[in-house]
Formats: sequence, C-alpha cells, structure tokens
Amino acid sequence: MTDASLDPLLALRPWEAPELTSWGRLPMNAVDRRAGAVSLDGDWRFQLLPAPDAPLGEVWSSSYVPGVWTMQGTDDLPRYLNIRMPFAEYPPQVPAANPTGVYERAVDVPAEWAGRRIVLQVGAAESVLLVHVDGRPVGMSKDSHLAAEFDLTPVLRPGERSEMGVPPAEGWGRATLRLTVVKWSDASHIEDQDHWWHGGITRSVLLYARDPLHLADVAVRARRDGDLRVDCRVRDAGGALPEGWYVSGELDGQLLTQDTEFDRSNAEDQRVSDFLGEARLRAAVPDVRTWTAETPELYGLTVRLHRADGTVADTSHHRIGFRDVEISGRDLLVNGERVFIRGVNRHDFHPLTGRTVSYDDMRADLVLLKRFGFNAIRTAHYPNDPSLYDLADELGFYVVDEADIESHDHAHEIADDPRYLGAFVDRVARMVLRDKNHPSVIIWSLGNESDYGANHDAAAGWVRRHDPARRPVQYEGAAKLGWADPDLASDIACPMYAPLQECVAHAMSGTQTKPLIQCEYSHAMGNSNGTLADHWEAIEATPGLQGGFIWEFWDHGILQRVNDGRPAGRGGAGLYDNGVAAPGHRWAYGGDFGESDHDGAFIADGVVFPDRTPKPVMFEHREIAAPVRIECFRHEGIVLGNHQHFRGLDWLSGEWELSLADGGTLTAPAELPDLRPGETAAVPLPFELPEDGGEAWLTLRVTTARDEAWAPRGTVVCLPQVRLRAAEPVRHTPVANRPVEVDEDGLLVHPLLAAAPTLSLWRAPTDNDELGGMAGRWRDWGLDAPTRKVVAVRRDPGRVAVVADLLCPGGTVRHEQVFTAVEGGLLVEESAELPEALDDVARVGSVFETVAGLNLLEWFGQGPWESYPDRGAGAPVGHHGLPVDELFTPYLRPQESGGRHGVRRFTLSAPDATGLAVRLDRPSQVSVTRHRAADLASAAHHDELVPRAGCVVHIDAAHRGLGTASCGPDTFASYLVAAGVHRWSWTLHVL
Ligand code: IPT
Repeated sequence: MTDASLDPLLALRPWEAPELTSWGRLPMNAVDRRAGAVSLDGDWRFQLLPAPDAPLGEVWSSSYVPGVWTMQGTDDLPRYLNIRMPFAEYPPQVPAANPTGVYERAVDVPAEWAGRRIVLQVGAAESVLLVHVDGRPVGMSKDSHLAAEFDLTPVLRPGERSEMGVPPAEGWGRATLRLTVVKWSDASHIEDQDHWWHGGITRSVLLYARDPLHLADVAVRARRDGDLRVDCRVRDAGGALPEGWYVSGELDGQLLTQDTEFDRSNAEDQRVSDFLGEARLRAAVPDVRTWTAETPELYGLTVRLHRADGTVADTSHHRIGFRDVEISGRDLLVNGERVFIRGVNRHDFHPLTGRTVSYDDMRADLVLLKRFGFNAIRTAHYPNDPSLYDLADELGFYVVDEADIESHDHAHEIADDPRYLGAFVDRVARMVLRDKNHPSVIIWSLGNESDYGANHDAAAGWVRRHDPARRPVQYEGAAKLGWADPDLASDIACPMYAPLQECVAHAMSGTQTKPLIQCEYSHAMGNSNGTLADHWEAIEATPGLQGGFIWEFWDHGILQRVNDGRPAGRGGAGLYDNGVAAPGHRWAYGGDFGESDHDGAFIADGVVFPDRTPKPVMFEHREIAAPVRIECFRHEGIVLGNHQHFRGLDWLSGEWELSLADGGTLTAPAELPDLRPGETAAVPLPFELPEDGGEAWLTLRVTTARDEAWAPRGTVVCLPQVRLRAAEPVRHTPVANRPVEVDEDGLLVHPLLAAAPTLSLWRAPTDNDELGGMAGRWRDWGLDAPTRKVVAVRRDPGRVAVVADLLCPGGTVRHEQVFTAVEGGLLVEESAELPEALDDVARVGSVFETVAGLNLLEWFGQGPWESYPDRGAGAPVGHHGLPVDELFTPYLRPQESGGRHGVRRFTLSAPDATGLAVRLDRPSQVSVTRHRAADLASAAHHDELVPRAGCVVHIDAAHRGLGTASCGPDTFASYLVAAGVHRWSWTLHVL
C-alpha cells in the first residue's frame, strides 16, 4: 500500500485528474440514513505525510474526526487567501509538496449486520478522499462539502484478516478502515473560495447497514394547494429486484397509498425495469398548512419500502413543507407572494474547529439570524452542513443552495475546460440530489466567481431537467453578462455589490425581465454596512427589487494562542466572551500563522464576531426588517403597518415608551391592532404629552408574545419610533465675572480635562477607509498628525477667543474656538474652515481627554448600540447609559469604533456621581473610548490595545459615513464631509 504503483487509487494520481470525480462512490440521494447508523467520530490514528505517494512512517499520532489537521497541532497551519491560489501550479496541477492525512481506525461490524448492505458515509473531506479497508482500495471522492458513500459489503467479511489477527468475541468482524485525505488537487482549483485553506475530514463519519432491497432515492414535491407527490427509486444490492415489492407512506400519521399509475404490479408500466423500481405516492392534503419562512409549517413524512409479504425492507423519514416557488414576470414568488429576501451569506465556520460545526452551533447561528430579522441564507459558497437545511426548514429561512464551485484564480480557463465538465455537473447534481426535498431551498446556485462557460450551462441543464419542483437557478457569473438576458444560465439577476442607483435604474428601465436579488451586498468588514437602511428604503419602494444577501455572517477569526502562534483548537472552548478572545489569545486572520502571502483581515468581514457575538449592524438590520412599523403620526394617532408577507400581528406584543429629552421615560401597554400583511391602522396616542419635557420620542417596543422556535416569549423583535416633538433651541446666559482659563497655546484649562479640546479631522481608518483609498488620501494630506499653530488668543472678561491653524501637507485648516462662561458652565463655539483641497475628510469636530475615573456614559440620543450617520436607523433616540468600556466595539483589526449617532447631550461620571456634562447644539456623532485614533490605527489586533485611564471624547460637527468600500460601493455623497466652513457649539458643565 505504501508503494504507490501497487495501489490503483494512488497509481492513477487522482489529485491531478479533474476527469476523475469519484471512483466506487455511491450515487447521492435524499434518503435519510441517520437512524440506526454507527458513528465513527472520535480520535483516529493519524499521520501527516508530505505527499500522497510518500511512504507511511512508523509513528502514528491521533486526530479528531470530524476535524481539520490544520487546527490540531500539525505543522501544516491554516492559510488565508481570497482569490489567489496558495500555489503557483496551473490547473489541474498541484505542488509536489502536498500534505496528506492518513486516518486509520479499527471498525467493529455488529453480528446482526450479516447479510445486510453495509455503507460507509464520510460527511466531507477536503479535497480528495481515498478509502481503503484492510489495505484494499474501496473508493475515491472529491467535492469537499458533500458526503461520499461507499458500499463496504464486499470488503467486510466475518473471520477475515483483522488488525489484531483475531476477530473480537462480540461482533461479526473487525476491519481496519483507512481514510486518506489529500489536501491539494485539481479540485482545489474549483474550491478557491474566500476562506481559510484547511485539510481534513470536516463532517461526521458513519457506518450503517440496510437490507439489500433499499430505497435508492426519495423525491418530494409538495405544493401549496396540498398536492403531494413522492417519487421513490428502489434498488436491490443483488441486482435484480425481488417480485412484489411496494412502497407506502405516512404523512403526520395518515397513510398514503401508492399511485397505481406507478404501481410495479401494473404490467403495462414500462418505466420500471428489473433492476430499477419506481413508485409514486400521491395525496391531496386538505386544508394544508403552507410553509413559508414566516410560517415554517412542516409535516412528518415516512416512506416505507415493503417486500411482497408486507415486511418493511427500508424506511426514510422526512420533514416536508407545502409551498410553491416560481418566477412570474420579474418577481420571485413564494406561495404567490413577492417576498423580500433579507439574506446573509453564510460559511460553515467555527473559531475552534475551523470548518466543523455541530448541530448546536448551527442552531445557534440560525436562531441568532432569525432574532435579527434575517429570512434568507445563501450557502456561500458550497453546500453547507446538512443540519443547516433541517434547521432552515424548521425555523423558517429561504435558502439559496450553492454548489461547491469557485475557480476564482483561474476562472476563465476552467469554465470552458472540458476536463472539468464532469466535476461541474457532478457538484451541482449531487447538491440537488441531496437537498431537493427541503422546502427552505428555493433557488439553486451554480457556484461563485467562476466566470461563465459551457460547464455552467451543462450543470444548469441538469438541474432544470431533474428538479421535481423546477426551482429557479441562479449564477452571478452568468447574470453579470446581462441582467435581463434570457439566454444565460441564471433565472435571477443576482449581481454582487452593484451600486444601488444601478439596481433602481434597472428596475425602472422597463427592460427588467428577472427578479433582482443581489447575491452579495453590504460588505460587513470591520466597522461597516453603511447605507443599509437606504438600500432597504429603495428596495421596498421599487417594484422589481427584492433584496439581497449581506456579505457575510462570520468574522472568520481563528482563536490563536499568542505565545506559540498555534490555533487553540478544541481546547479553546470558553476562552472568549462578548467578541473578545481571553488574555493570551487573539482572533487570528490572514498572516497570523507566519504566511508571507495572504489577504489579511479580509477574512474578518461578518455581521458577527468569531464567537457569534452580534456586531452593531445586526441591530440596524433588525430594525430595517421590522414586521410592524410606525408609518406616521397624524392627528388621529399613530398609524401602524404590518410589513410581513404572510403573518398577522398576533404573535407580537407591544409596549409604548415615551422618551422626553428633559424628563424621563414613560411606558404604557400597547394593544397591537389585528392587521393582515400590508394593512395599516391608526391607534390613539397612548400618552398625554407633558407641556415641558422638551424633545419627545415615542417608541413601540415589540416583543414575541409567546415562545417561538427561535426566541422565548418577550424577545425584542423591533423598536419602531416616531418623533412627537422637536427640540427647542437652547439659550445661554453669559456670566462675565467668571474667568475662562486657557494656557499660552490657547488650550483650555479645565480641572476635568487631561487634554484640552482641539480640532480633529481624522479617524482611525476603518477597513472601508483603507481599502476604498480614503485612508491613503488622508495620510497624504497629513490629517493624522497635523501641526497646530496658534494665530491669536483674545482674552475678555468671561470669554476667550482662540484662532489656530492646523498645518497639514494637504492644506491649512483654520480653527476658531470661543470659550464663554455661561450660567452653569462653559460654552464652546467652534468653526473650522477646510480648504477646497481637503474635500471628503473623516470628521470635523472636537477631541478632548478626561481625567481618569469617569467610567459611566449616560446620554440622550441614539443608542444604546454603536451607530454612525449612515448606519443609525436602528438605534432609537432615548435615554441610554453604558460603562465606557462597553461602548467600544472590538473589531478584530482596531479601527474607528464605539461611535454614537444623534447624541444631544451626555454625562460622563465617576461612581460618586461627579464628572462632566456636555450639551450639544444639535444631534451629533459622539464617541467616548479609552483609545486615541492613533492608538487604534497603530494596532493590528484588538489584544494589542492598551486602554488609557481617562476617556478620549470626540464630538463631531460632521462625521463621514461608513459605506462599504472594502468591497463594493462607498457611502453616498450626502454622508461625506465636505470642504468649507463647519460650525458647531457645545457646553461643558461640571456635575
Ligand atoms: C466576493 C466573493 O464572492 C466572496 O467570496 C467574498 O470574497 C467577497 O467578495 C468579499 O469578501 S468576490 C469580490 C472580488 C467581489
């Protein structure tokens, strides 16, 4: 076996043969084999060879299955590259140095399995799997994110040579199972997705036994009118089918009978041969409860295959949903409704295992998405773990199921390469064969970023012919050649990162023929997702636009020990909290495992941290997706609207909150009206508005009225809000006899300030700022380190005016500050004049630092979570309070963080309630952190930051929007900070 030339599996060098997609592998199907299967998960003997044909060594270590060796203590470590391949060879070649994991274990075959058909299922292995039993070659498989099954019946024999020499007393026989996993192959060239490169067995390994007469496949078509069709394929391992077999079914306990048209006993039925049986079950389910993402109604279906004597030879369980998916005109309809797709792209990822996700992990992912208003998932960029689809059916998600094809680096060459034709069709077909019965799957995707070629059309043709439900097919690489072109292999116009104006223009053009649903938009790298609310305003207002999938769910930070640079692996459980790695650990991204060539923090681009802690954008999304909204406030009251597609409001409870800027917060129970989707109704104003109290905001706190599968009763669903009264301008009364102190540089001297307020034009660049080119421009202009030069200081009783110039290579900014003693404190009036050359800066505002000990921020404004000018729709105005340390968002690569938008005033206090208060002339962007912008900009990882004792406070007259320029459009012009004169004022009080 160690001599490659003697082993056919090795002699063929399948790792450089794209034509060889499998050997000895059983066809994919949708029959459920979990019941009664024996798990082979656990520790396996393991060797990591330098190449697939290298000789086996003497020494075995162990490796946990399912798992990748790259996270389990070998010297082959994770590597992150987005587009470029990690080696120079052209497809289908791979480097000679090709890490190959050899996994071995003894397998005991229970005695009662004698005479049965024994099948090995390897959940997933990347990228080539070779199977040997007792040294005999059994099979080979590629396609790293789908299971491979092999019939082991011929190689498992009682009493045959066993590893120990003697079969164990119990059980029928013992065999040595060897799974060899070759890391690099021709298939790696079509698995060039944007995530970590690993090697190993990433999903569970099972062994199961069935009667030789078995269900080969079950295909369900369940329509919203209750029409059910179940097509079964039947085979016998012996070849010829026995006489008299038949199938029966049960739907939620009701028996289904076999359709006579397909009855094998019907001699005229020519569709059945001696070796392939086909049978159809049919039913018309009355008063069917239909499945949608809002109403995930499932029915239990059991399919049984009987022998002639009625005994059961095989069984398969399914949970099915009755629903229709179709494209009508330019609309994608689910059960006849044009639904909005509030989607996210999701990888199978875990910070400790790399790729392997448990059922509980998966459930936690989907529950979180559901709580934050998502209703759709694109399985970027390969078929996900099977539990994703079960959970999507159960919790309610629309799924775009994507095949494991991304040839990004060599896309053009491969799309038409006939050597890869089989692989393309194989991957798409196997996905469809596995997942076809899931009601959640509404669209098939041919893959990602692989250009467009004949190989795609072949795969699309296969799906269109095969899928019993005729679901739409999408592929971005085809769609981009013409969103309305009928000849391309995409039924959906599914661009990535298309500018919103282009989408709107297309929908208004009169030429649109296909639903427009962006397969990727709003790139969540670092502090991002600016203009998400603007996108949704346009989507909801523009017929033809139906939504899209945010890129992406995860920040793929791997938990890493800082001392030795190794992944913490499964031993790292619990070594993180609230998005932050425990001391001595960090979230690793590209380059952190010593690689010289990598794509850095581009792997940290999700809406959740690596430990699934939601980033602030999640709260924004929750509000954008609100099922019930305040449409407006009119004389007859508050107009509420139901923005769902299928549900009423009875599953929700409400509570009114009235927030008064100069008062407190009042609450009152809310009665939600009985509204069908799309309906509105006015409800009376729940409060008498007090005469005083200033600016007033009414919030409807909407929670789940009862336990949902994804949220206990009382979980917040959304917080729609309306302003009832605007703020009155603040008047200040000067007190001329109180001195104002500034030093010789014109800098304010104040007992609570460790650093006086100065002009700030810069922020620690976000990933969007960096990759969008803004940060480079700001550095060229010198905005990060300007030289301040005092021009004039004029001292009057109770008033000091200071004029200073900020000298930057890009231009000089004149900054004026007038400090006036006013009743209760100090009024600071400022202006900054930016020359034309300094157009589009990060911010214009004041920055100061406080003395230590002021650890609590309380404010009236938007909150409580982080918000920015173009990502603030979801943060309601009200009275909020948080410890300063909790204001900061621990983005993996430190950057501008912790801002709060729309702040009217705040206090910063010590535990004894001393401290300072600031009142702003208008709602402004404020941030209070323990880090200067320069501290953030000079750190590469969150754990490198050393918090300062005092607070760094920014008050911005203008702050640039975040946009999504790290991959996609920048923020809109209305969120830019222009050149010219900016004016702002604020008051500082001592508490
Ligand atoms: C696009 C990819 O489809 C996705 O995998 C990811 O890389 C994303 O962008 C960015 O994070 S490809 C990009 C070059 C447009």
